Amino acid sequence: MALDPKHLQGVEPELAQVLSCVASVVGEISGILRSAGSGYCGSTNAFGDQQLEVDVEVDHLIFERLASCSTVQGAGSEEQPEIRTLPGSGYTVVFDPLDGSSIIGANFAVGTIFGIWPGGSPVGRAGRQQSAAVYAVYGPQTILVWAKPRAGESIVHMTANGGNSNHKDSAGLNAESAATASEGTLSSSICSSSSNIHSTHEVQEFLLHPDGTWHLRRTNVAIGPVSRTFAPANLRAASSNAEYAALVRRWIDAAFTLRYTGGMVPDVHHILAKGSGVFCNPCSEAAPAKLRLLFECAPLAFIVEAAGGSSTTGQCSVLDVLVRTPNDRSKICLGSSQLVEESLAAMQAA
Ligand code: AFP
Repeated sequence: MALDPKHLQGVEPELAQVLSCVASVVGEISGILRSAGSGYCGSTNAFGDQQLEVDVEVDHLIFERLASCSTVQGAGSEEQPEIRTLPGSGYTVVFDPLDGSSIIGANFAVGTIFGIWPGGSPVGRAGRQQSAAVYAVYGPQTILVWAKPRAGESIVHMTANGGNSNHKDSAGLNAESAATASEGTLSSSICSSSSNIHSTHEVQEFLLHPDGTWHLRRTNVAIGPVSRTFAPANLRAASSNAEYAALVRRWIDAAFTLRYTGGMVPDVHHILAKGSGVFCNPCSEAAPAKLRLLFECAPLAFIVEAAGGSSTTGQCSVLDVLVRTPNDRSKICLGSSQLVEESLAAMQAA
């Protein structure tokens, strides 16, 4: 399942090693899912979600593979959020092993999401400081999409908790300001300054062939600013978030096309596959934010912004929200910039 090293030419070698380990474990997961059951195992994760046997199996597999990747020094997952120390050195990888557990039984597409952070724990830092992000979507085909530094870009970042002292901070933060901000109470209101991921990172798409090899399918994957396709998540919030109800009404009246599966990875992948669209997940008091900032929102926002799209929590780009704890949840809207802009009132309403 190894990736041909030619696809990683120009990437800093330690990061290339992490990306290669990630591509390899995705190949293994793809094989597991082909015959996996969809039964619950009777336990819940730190977020209170019921776990499927396959959630636990895939989670363990990823931790195991990352532990033998020489450039991974830490890892945490949606199933086991506390960042644990691993033997390697260089990067911390956070991941959602199986996004879409509630739809896997219906044989819908599901995904895995990875955020790759330089040095130690991401806590106290913003998503823009990720070095790379990856998702895999397991549908009729297994596809991997990543945003990685453009060849020749030395995108390295300062770490809040130790790590490589050569790392430079592209979000304009220093460890002190990040740590101070992390003492706040609402992660969604702690927004740092911006830099442009699109100019420094490129998005590529790979297809897993039956012989276990990854084939580069598209490079410089891009998202345009306008669209007439929408994916309205957490729609139950529209019953008390009037701005969300009005937004959906406007999009219906404009004869938009609905593309919604209930899995954030395939829904976001639809945007990258078609080159435009929007996924939004506003909330209300009765239907609060459910998506995890560290494991789901930050990596997917990183890929979308690298492709030229945009993301928002309603207050700022998802990439500028400081991670207070691995358990933070966030509202999110991402995709074509004009539609993300149109969603602001709904995103701010709760
Ligand atoms: P599960 O992993 O529990 O199936 O949740 C999937 C998810 O977190 C995300 O992938 C979807 O976009 C979101 O839930 C769907 O939420 P709604 O069903 O509330 O729209």
